[in-house]
Amino acid sequence: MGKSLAYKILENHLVEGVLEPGKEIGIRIDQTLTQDATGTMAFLQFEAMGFDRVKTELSVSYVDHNMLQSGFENADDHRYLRTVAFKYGVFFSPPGNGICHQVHLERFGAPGKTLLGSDSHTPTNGGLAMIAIGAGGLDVAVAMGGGPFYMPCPRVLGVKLTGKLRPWVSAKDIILEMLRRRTVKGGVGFIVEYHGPGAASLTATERATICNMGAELGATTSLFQSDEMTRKYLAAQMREDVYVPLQPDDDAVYHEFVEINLDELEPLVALPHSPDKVVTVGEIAGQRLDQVCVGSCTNSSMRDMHVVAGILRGRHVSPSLSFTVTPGSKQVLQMISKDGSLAEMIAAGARILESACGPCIGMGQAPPSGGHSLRSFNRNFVGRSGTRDANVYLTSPEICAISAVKGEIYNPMNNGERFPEFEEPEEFLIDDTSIVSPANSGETAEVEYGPNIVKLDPFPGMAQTIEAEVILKTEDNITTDHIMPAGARVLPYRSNIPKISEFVYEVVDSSFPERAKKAGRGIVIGGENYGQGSSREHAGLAPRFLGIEAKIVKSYARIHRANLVNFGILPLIFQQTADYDAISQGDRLAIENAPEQIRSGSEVTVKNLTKGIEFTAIHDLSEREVEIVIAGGKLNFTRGQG
Ligand code: MIC
Ligand code: SF4
Repeated sequence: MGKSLAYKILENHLVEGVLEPGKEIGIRIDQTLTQDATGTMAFLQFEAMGFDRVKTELSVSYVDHNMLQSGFENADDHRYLRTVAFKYGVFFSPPGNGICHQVHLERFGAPGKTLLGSDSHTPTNGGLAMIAIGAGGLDVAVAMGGGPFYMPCPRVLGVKLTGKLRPWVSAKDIILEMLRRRTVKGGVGFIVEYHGPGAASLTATERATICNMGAELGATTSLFQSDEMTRKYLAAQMREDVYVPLQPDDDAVYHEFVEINLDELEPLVALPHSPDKVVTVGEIAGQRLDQVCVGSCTNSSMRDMHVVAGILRGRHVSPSLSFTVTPGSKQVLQMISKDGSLAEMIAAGARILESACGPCIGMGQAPPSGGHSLRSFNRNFVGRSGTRDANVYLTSPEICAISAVKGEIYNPMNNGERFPEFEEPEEFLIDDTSIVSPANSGETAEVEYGPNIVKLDPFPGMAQTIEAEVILKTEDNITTDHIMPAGARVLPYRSNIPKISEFVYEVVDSSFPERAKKAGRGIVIGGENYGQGSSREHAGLAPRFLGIEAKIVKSYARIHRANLVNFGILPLIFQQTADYDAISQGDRLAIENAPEQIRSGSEVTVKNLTKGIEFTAIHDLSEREVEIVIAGGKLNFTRGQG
């Protein structure tokens, strides 16, 4: 039986378990990536675990999220990250050098390797045939220390691409089509493997766009084969030495299978407020716009910048809107400033932002009240832009550019609009001077902490009986942006849990933190795909700080579930919708002999003391995870083992 490429790479890295879908496996991690918003916690945890140096082949710490320095907090975090990276053997990519996933693709990604990153869009590097997985900071800290990464063995979804993209239709439309067909839950438990003649025709950065947004499908990761396109890209980055050809077997077995004919694809757009509310651009054409933003880790490559500049050439964006452009890296910015594309965009009225996440994570550029914003990004959850009642649409950079000119969402197909030609450069401008190399082992180095870095006391282990009030009952598809909002106001407190916990669930119910603190202990109830979106472990850590001991939901998103385990919150699952329906916010629930119940099987009896009823919930924790939750989280567990 033929093997998928995903399973070949996993097999090469397997240190525990067998490749049977659903069973827990442990894999060796070759490279890690952290970014500042999750990295400060990851490095504090790395230090707390007492490692003396990273044990991976390569670890890189990026600063790209918390860029506004309106107070000392972010600047202090940047300094901490620089000094801690230097001390422990980690390369440091400073603010201004670019978005972690884009820079990693350019300068570090390598076919056939594993990459674990404390950011949910780490799969971007699947565009270079890596198994690149997003995880909570604590899991990345353990991997930096040389520990395996554990996860349920994913199934593989084969996506065969045939045909060829037409002008105005791009890689972004392939992933939007996947989201249209399979929704934000459609990739949960899968690695998505793209293959076929259509896949072979895509460049490395186009592949990266598709793998990037596989995070929105809920997939564990996505990848393409390593072939001539990969070799060309790596050679142009002066890194041909890391190239190895890799592909699935011709008769590879996929657990599920999808086929997309690229000839038939149309330009697509995701409507507010979910990346899977996908319609054709034609269906929404005419929608007036207040803002258009090009950039983010999904669409900020040379190709994307060139296409935008080409469309804007000799034109000006509509005066009724604000148009921002964020080149993905220093490399891209340097190249477009040399070849004149940057000047063309500036002349067309673009507001050029520094190479970072920027508006994608609400770091500035919040749209006006009730405004309509068209973005080349990957997420459009309520409130994420910084404006609670804004409407954010997601599309390709080319549709962004032409719509910015027209002042409304515009469908260029069959309208005689010229599409600019673009050829991938044979050589990129290589300048790694901004990247700081770590200290040699043995060299002494001081780590500098600022006053915003608040170290936490360990959490207690699981109580014998979890008896607590339902502090909140939520609906389906709750995102980590609901649980732990980001944006310029909140992000500076990523290394200050007491402070950031004041914002938990702000978008859903701003009284949550106060009510949780008052109750002292709490339980949260949720629906399907609970915790989709970001890898931010703060969505587990801050509720735990507020006293949340268990969650019972219909289903979990992978990274959030892992983060709950890591911080000692018991993640239970409803067996029947009727049990979810029977619980009201404010009910008092009891799980008696909790440690014993979860050790002895997957069924857990939950008593509703308020209503005088009981039901059976289940857990899908591995034996290792059971012990982690009982210990009160992974830090306690790791210390206990040491
Ligand atoms: C995001 O896109 O939501 C983020 C911000 O990059 C997060 C990480 C974070 O919250 O720091 C992610 O995707 O994991
Ligand atoms: Fe940054 Fe946005 Fe990408 Fe997250 S999705 S890494 S915030 S650019």
